[in-house]
Amino acid sequence: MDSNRTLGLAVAQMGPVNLADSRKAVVGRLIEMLREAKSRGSEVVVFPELALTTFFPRYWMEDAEEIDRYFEKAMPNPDVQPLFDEARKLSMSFYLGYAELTPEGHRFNTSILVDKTGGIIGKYRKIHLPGHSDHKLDAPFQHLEKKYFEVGDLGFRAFDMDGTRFGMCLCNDRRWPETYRVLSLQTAEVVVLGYNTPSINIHWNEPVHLRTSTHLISLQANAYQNALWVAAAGKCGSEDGFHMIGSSVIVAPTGEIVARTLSEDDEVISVKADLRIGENFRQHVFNFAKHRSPEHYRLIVDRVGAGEPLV
Ligand code: CDV
Repeated sequence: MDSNRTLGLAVAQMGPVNLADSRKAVVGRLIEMLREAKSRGSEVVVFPELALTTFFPRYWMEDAEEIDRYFEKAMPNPDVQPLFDEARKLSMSFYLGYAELTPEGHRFNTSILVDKTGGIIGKYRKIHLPGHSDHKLDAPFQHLEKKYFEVGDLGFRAFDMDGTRFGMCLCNDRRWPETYRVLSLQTAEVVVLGYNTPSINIHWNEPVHLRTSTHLISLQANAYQNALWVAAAGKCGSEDGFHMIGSSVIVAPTGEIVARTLSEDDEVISVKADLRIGENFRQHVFNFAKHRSPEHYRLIVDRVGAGEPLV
């Protein structure tokens, strides 16, 4: 392994995207942050989940045409092409989340990894879809990811990009240890993800501060236990009156937060990530080949829900 491997890693948090905001305006904001990341020496920038639109799963919609407005039928498409063009010009890579409508009519909550030549080198479709598919008339807003999206069909795959191995996931996936372990078993070094986390939990009276603390603890614990960097970009602030948490972060394989946003607006944070830190953990405490005992982990794949003790 190269003794001096670093990665200029940036997270581009987004403030609110309101219903009235055009794709053109949103892409303009992404380009601004791409330039900011470049000026700091970053090589790759992470944008949020569903970065091109408001977090539309909060709205009950029945009309197919209305729903389609939030989905991208091709990537890139004319609205998003300027981002690809600018990234190629700046020789920057990026991760972007968006709603995907395939030619066959399937709908996914998707992210892509785009290399510095503008090529899409990896795609991920969200697996852990939170929320519900029915119309909750008593709730202050909806969380209809189970209505608007199918469960992703691409699995958790690691991708090599310019000498670094990346894994991708989206929002609720970040709370599940299986996400990171499947990626770290492919020797992912950096997990990149976007999120939209409403400050209010519509299912139970969860104290608001827990929305941020459970977000951070999930990222920190899993970065450490899987010996990888985690870069998490939120879309946050008040979208048409619906508030979402900020606290976009970059976490080192030590589990420490090394950069964190201060605002609930568009904001870039960046670090020079030393990839050798992960390598140290992979060779010692989390040397999987040496210390894991999968024969004792069978339940993880054999059982879905919690059940009776083993006999
Ligand atoms: N977009 C998300 O997946 N949001 C979930 C909410 C519903 C809790 C999250 O895990 O942040």
